[in-house]
Amino acid sequence: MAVLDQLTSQEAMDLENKYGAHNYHPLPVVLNKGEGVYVWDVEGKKYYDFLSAYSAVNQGHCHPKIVNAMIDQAETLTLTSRAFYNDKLGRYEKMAAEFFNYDKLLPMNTGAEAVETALKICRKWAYEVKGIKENEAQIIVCKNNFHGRTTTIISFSNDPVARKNFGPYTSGFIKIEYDNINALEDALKNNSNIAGFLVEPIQGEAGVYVPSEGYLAKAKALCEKYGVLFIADEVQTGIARTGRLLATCGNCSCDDKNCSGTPEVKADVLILGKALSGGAYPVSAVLANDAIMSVIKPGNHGSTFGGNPIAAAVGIAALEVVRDEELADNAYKLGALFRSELNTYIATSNIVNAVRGKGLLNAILINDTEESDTAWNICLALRDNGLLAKPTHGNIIRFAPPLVMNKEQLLDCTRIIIKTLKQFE
Ligand code: IF1
Repeated sequence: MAVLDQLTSQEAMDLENKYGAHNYHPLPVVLNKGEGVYVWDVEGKKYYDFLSAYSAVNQGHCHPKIVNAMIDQAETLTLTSRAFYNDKLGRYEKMAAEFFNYDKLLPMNTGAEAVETALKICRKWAYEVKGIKENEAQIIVCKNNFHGRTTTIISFSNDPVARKNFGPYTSGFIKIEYDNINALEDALKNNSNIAGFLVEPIQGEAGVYVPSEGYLAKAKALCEKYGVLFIADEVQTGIARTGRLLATCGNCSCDDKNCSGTPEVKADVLILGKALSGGAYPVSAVLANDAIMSVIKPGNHGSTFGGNPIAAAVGIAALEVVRDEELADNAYKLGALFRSELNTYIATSNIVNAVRGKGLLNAILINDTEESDTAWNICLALRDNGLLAKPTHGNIIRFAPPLVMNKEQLLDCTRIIIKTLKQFE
């Protein structure tokens, strides 16, 4: 078949099945177009996207401002490598650093690379600033974490599917229970080799697990007390998704929509990815202040594509959209409306136990076992009813639409979701 021939859904799926590695089990729907909160399949059926590429497409599909920035830059200069300067990177670094209130940014491409970068910075800081003996630094992580797919990152995962038979594993990590402040203090006290604490402000893959009020601030205070770096992985929660610019400031009471965090919950090392490009391009970053970032010297770290001119142009545009369209504020308001609509239904539902989340990062817990296929079947029915979502952990369905949604669209979506759930009562 010619490259430009229109494939049917079945043909497209057959091709992936035959020629692609089977590292995914996608929902059977084949998309070929996206705009704002909508995507279309190859047969022309329109859907609400309630996954947003796992929170990468916060600014909506094919946002014209982001796409135009990408096209303009692609026609001018795409890649120089960091062997030379380019005229976009510095502007992007300044804009993003000021936006999130840090001295410096280190540009990478994927979320996992940014997590790796943060771990390297943390270790080097531990040896050169904190004074831990070489090779003895330990980093605390949380049970049920998800930080990416590299060999080091899966070394401290406890998901057997993600890690089994990928050993030997990287050492130097201590795992504690999430949302348990005493467990953190126990791990910190009497251990002078702790370099950092890596945490997701909301555990996404674990099933949108929101920690108790004040947990992050208390954890940050403990990190300060014991002189270790508080490293926030906001790859999924960051950039307006949870109703604040960052989820680490989700518990503060200030009214500033673009607030980048009260001082007590400002991470020492901030990891961003996904929505840093609005889903247009792989763009990730680590941000930190000079006292920490200055441990990185020429040759210590890098990437051929990290900080390339397209990524920089796209990054600037993507953050401008978040700011100008007040996406954090919109996520905050629509998130509250979403949970309240769902809660009204759940009060009398046998199939849904609860809805939880923050802003527009939410999940419903299906009243069935993790091994059951109920959540998967609900997602198939949602698809048939024009809305795309995906189960996590068997009995949890994550709901994360683009943040450019309006109130009418959201209410249309809650109607579709409730109508679909009723088919399973
Ligand atoms: C997949 C989950 C979401 C992340 C956090 C780092 C990364 C991720 C907190 C790595 C990536 C993705 C990866 C994607 C599925 C997805 C996911 F279900 F696995 F947990 F979003 F919820 N830190 N999360 O959530 O970023 O290297 O992928 O750019 O298919 O693995 P990446």
